[in-house]
Amino acid sequence: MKSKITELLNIEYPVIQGGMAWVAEYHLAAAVSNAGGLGLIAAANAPGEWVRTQIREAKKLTDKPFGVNIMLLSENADEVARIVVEEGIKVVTTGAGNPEKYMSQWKEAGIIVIPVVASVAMAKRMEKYGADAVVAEGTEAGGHIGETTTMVLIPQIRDAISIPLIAAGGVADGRGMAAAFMLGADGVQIGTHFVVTKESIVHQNYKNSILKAKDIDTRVTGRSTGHPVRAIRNNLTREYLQLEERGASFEELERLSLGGLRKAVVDGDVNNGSLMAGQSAGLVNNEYTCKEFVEKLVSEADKLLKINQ
Ligand code: TUI
Repeated sequence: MKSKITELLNIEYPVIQGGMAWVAEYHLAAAVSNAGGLGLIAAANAPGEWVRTQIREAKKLTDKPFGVNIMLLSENADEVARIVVEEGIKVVTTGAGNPEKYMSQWKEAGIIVIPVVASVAMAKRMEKYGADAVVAEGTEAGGHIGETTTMVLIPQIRDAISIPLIAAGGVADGRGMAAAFMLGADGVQIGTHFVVTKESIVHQNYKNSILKAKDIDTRVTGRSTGHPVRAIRNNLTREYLQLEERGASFEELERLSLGGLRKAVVDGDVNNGSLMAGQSAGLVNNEYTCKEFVEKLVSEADKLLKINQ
């Protein structure tokens, strides 16, 4: 399945794995790249040297292209921005902010830069600053999110920019992928379904929470702090939302959520951990290998798209 994205990234299928904090480490990234998509290592809040080690380990497991996702709220973002250049990374995606200040440094190093955006304005701005493509992420996605749904965001961004466009948020099967292409996307980015793949190092309890989640089982916390985050509802989201309703301070909310992802991913604490996941959790019902999942996804999408040709 060819598109502007397979051409740009020199990959087999136009499928990118989300840059999920704690989840997207080198085993998953290498498995997705070996399956023909683009795997990503998520730098999240980690120190630069952790990212460097991850990159070197991924290179041992795959000869295919893979990328690094840089979370721009991290205090280590400057350091990671430099390390991706030093380590010869070919593709960088960014999240949760504006990557303008790093753009020239990355472009000079020949890095393909793909910012994740959640609005038309930001997509246009990224194109102007030299982005090679954008990931447009709808509010259905997991983790830190914007306001607009994928259904309305993708066609509006398609009309506003000329660079390749990758749709994210709510895509978990071939139907979602085909729909994203019909809306004007050239590729998809998927997070939630990759959390439960066989190669994902995530605690089985977290995987099981996604597998049993239904359509209405996610909640968005953090709207009061300006950092909305979607996760599967549990004791943590319930307490957080109650605190927000009572007008709790940023510090109080931070205290409750600190270390939440680690609790979920490493300890398997499904009650008090942060089970970040998108609304597509309700569509995720099987644990596949990355290769099985990517091939199923692409063949379903391909079949649906051919009907429309
Ligand atoms: O970044 C994500 N998803 C994430 S980051 C993350 S770690 C975190 N944990 C708690 C609080 C905050 C972060 C967990 N999930 N997705 C990509 C994404 N980027 N979604 C939305 C955006 C975005 C938002 C605003 C991109 C640009 C932007 O622009 C702001 C500006 O500077 O104009």
